Amino acid sequence: PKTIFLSDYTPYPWTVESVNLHFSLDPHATRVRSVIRFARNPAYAGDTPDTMFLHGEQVKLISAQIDGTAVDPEVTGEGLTCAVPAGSFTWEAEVEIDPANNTALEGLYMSNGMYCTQCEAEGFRKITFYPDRPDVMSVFTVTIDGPHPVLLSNGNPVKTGEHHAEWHDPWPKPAYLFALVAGDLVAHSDTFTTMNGRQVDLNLYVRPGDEGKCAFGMGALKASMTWDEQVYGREYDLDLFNIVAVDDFNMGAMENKGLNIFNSSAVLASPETSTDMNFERIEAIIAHEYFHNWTGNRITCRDWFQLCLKEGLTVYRDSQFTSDMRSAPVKRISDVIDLRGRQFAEDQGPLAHPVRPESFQEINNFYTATVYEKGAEVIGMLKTLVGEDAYYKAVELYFDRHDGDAATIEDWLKVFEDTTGRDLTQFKRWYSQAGTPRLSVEESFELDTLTLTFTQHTPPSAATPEPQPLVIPIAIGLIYPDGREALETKVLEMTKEVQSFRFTGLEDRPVASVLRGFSAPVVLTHDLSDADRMLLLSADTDPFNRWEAGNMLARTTMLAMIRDGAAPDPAFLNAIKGIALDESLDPAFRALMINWPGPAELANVLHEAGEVPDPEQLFTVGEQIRDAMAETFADAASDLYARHSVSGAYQPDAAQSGKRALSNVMLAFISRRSGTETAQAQFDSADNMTQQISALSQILRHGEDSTALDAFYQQWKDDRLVMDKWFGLQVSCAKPEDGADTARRLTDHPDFNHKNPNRFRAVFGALIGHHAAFHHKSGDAYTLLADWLITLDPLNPQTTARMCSAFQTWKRYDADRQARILAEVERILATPDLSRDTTEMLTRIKG
Ligand code: DPP
Ligand code: ZN
Repeated sequence: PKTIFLSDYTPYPWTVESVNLHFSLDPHATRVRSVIRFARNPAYAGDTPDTMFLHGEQVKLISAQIDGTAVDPEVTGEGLTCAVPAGSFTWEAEVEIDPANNTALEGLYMSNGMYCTQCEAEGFRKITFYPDRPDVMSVFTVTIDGPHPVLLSNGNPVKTGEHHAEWHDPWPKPAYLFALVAGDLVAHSDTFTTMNGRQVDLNLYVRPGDEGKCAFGMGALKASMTWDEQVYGREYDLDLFNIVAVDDFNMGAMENKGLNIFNSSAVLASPETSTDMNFERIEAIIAHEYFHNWTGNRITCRDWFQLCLKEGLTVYRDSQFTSDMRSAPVKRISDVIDLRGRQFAEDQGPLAHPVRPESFQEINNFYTATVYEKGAEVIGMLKTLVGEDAYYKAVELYFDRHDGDAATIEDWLKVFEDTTGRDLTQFKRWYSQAGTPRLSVEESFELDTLTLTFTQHTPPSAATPEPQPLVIPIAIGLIYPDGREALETKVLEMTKEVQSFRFTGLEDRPVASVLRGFSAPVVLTHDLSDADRMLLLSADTDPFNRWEAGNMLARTTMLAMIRDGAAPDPAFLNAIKGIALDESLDPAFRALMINWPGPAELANVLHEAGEVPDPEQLFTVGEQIRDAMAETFADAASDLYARHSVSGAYQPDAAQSGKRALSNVMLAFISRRSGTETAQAQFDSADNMTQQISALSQILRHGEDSTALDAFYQQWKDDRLVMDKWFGLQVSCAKPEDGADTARRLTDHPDFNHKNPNRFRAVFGALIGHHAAFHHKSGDAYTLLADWLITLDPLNPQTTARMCSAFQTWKRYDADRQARILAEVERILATPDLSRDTTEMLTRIKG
């Protein structure tokens, strides 16, 4: 496979003035006619070539003309090359494609009889021949003929009707934002009036039967539209905004201009079928895709190396939205747990790459936690450094200056430099260096002065052999031993490898609360005593660091159990209990406080310390902790459970879902100590999925028979999204030694379908997420996963490659497990005709 480098970027020699597409839909022989107007690109240095290259894959060329004269281009598996005239010209072509056999779900494909597209990153080239690169932007007009009542494309409708429709999108866009949908769909409709009085029709198109799952998504869309006007001054720019739900989709959702296409799991919601977590995720994804209209569509990326320009910024924006809609501290804590779980694992292993990668073979492999979530952290740091007002001023300039552009990270940083006068040269290293920085702090106190000395170090990686010091915003506060705040949050700006900061005029030696709000995505080493952490746990004014103090104590406790077989400290367990019982605190925050570090996090911590994690032992220690917690809460769990049970109509809002989160932690403690009677009662009376599935998971973990599981199946066997939960839960709740067998048995179930990414991920995502089962010493899970990756790769390389990251942590484990994983990786790599996607991933993982 060919490696593509950022440094090789050159503009395309032509601009595309207009694109006309006509689709005649047919499952196996869809015809696409294109009329594309090309002109010389003034930004192209040098003479315009006399041959043009157009991308095209799996498209059969029927005919081609330039300026009305037939031409005979040279066609390869990647595209075509054709002689072209010197000035402007019109390219016309007709091609044939086979959507029904498109199992890769890229380009035009079929899902349950409906036609649907996914073009990001490079799917448009599977629809027709085109310069399929994001810096080629054009105005699209699309006509569709097909045997369907609903025929959709981007922009505004020119003609709509059964079997024939015409669409025009006035906003120039790259081909990756093209979309087409055709099917027997029903719309849930609403309207929105923008801040300047534009009437926008909103539709959420779903399969008949799913009408009852649209209201929440529509509400989230309207809330997002309002929020983007109020917070960023961004207004919607078409007469219509359509969302379509599709069952077969590789990702969460896609921000196609005016026609967002969503994985049905990321938009369909009802209280009976969706959990509180589903609702929150759906709200965030709808916001994310909507926010892309400005950060991604109006201003897009010059090339795919700049992916974080739209994704990091848009994730940052959707996290701001969720913080505003729900609880900001809870959102921040949840995001950091997720960052440490997924992004840190990536950044500290063989797949480490900078937020802006400098080379790739398959761009689909770079839709990563690093590009998205670390990319968002970088935006957050920039905002922390320049301050709130300066941030919005710079972003305003970005929108003014680059509207209609295919932009770069340099463009993004320049608006901050121009508005603040700062030099961001050093800050830019956050975009170019891979690896998680390690930050340590030493304290000294004399008379009335505390000195904090920070040291930063980023471990070298294949992607960044010689990391340089970064600009690190370190938010800190100081707390006196009696709990008073000695210093409110202040942001220190660290730029050197070693740097000291002094705080004078102190009455007493305070405890430093460092990296408040997790102000930088680093691993912090701060040798606080347990007593100091207990103080922060009870008195820190920063909710994130309050949680973090508990998290660090929990980590210390579990590490002592692992290393020395120590028993958990009752004082700490009681402190956690005290917080859980503190009715002045948000129940959602309390639920997070009771959350202990998981096995994957502990495995990473041990690996960092030069130790080899034993998955069985990590599992056992996790069980011991839960037993100890259940004992500690013995006299409180039932009361807390009852007190936070929600009465009245279900609402997926922060207040109710926080209560359910807390009460369901209590249900887990109760079930562990006293069996499944309470869980069974909750299961039987549940009128919403959160309560039903929380109860079911306790019954599966602590019960004896499968009556409830079977009842759940009978109740929900016709609901695809709920059945995904049914599949996943059985794997998650399996005993470690049964995990692989459970997954294998489920793949034999008649409702298992590996071609559906949601169902495949339900089983295998759950297996990978069950640390002790996936890493069971038999190696069965490794083999099972590898078998299925080999099966899936020829059908759906993108989802296969994504799942390969399960193997990225292989070097953490003992020699036997390493050998077993490596053998599976080699076995997959030896498969004939393995995709470029999977080949690249596994080759990098092998290191
Ligand atoms: N651009 C999509 C998203 O992140 C992914 N294809 O929203
Ligand atoms: Zn996105």
